[in-house]
Amino acid sequence: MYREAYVISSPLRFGGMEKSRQKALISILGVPLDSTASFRPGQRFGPLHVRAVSPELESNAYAADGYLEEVPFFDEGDIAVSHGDVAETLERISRVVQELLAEGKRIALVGGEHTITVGALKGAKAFGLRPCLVVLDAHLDLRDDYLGVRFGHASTFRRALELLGEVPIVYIGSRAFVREEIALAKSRPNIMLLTPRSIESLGLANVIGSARRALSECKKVYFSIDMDVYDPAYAPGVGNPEPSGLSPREVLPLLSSLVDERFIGVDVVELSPPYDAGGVTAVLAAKTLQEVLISFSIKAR
Ligand SMILES: [Mn+2]
Repeated sequence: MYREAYVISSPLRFGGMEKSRQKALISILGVPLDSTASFRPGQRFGPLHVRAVSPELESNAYAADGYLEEVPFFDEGDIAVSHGDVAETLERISRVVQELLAEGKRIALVGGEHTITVGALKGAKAFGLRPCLVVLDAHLDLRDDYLGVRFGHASTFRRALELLGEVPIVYIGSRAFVREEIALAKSRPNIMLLTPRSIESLGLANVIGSARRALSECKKVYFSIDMDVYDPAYAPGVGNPEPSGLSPREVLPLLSSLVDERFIGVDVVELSPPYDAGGVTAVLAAKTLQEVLISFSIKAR
């Protein structure tokens, strides 16, 4: 098994819970990568901090009616990141994800920078899936390259489009882009943009309805959650903070409504603990992942 060579078990476990690997429907994997961080690095410490704070949260979900101890998940540990070799790291993520999907598991990646999503999607494709994407992110990450780097955190969904083709992509909370990115997004009928301003004008329930309709034909759905989707007031510890973001009271109900039995995986990325004043972003990242895990396990019953 590739996993046995490239996943390093962690002494800390998500939620502080020892769970059965065999019974698990969801595998948690840390991916401590920050090789392409352009502004505020430190995402490599994300998995450690999420695991350290997660046992201190109460185990209930905010918007779903369930508890973490009822969720069949297993914390596999961290992918061995090849620091400085992004292509090799993405290959390792891809191979491990493909193996876990073949075992019948869903995956939950804890980043790490946003580039890791490309590895997860490569693994899903190698397993034969072309999931629809729900992307919670301040940014579009649609640049062809950023300062010459093509496999980096600013190009995640440009690479995803090349990999998966024209699958439906629903962006939620996006508010920061260059002209090239917004022009690309608006020219593609498969891309839907639900901005903070659309939540303000339409209301959260209508935005959830629009996202649901966009996903109605999808067989499988993958969620990618960049912590910078939240306003920096709630999540200061991120690589590229951007004002005017969403609140936890918007994001958590959104996730618990959109995650259903078609869920194949999620990543929670871009937490940068060195910039996390008071450690609140790590707590919110743990809560966000907890909400997704509980919401899936309720709908999968
Ligand atoms: Mn991003």
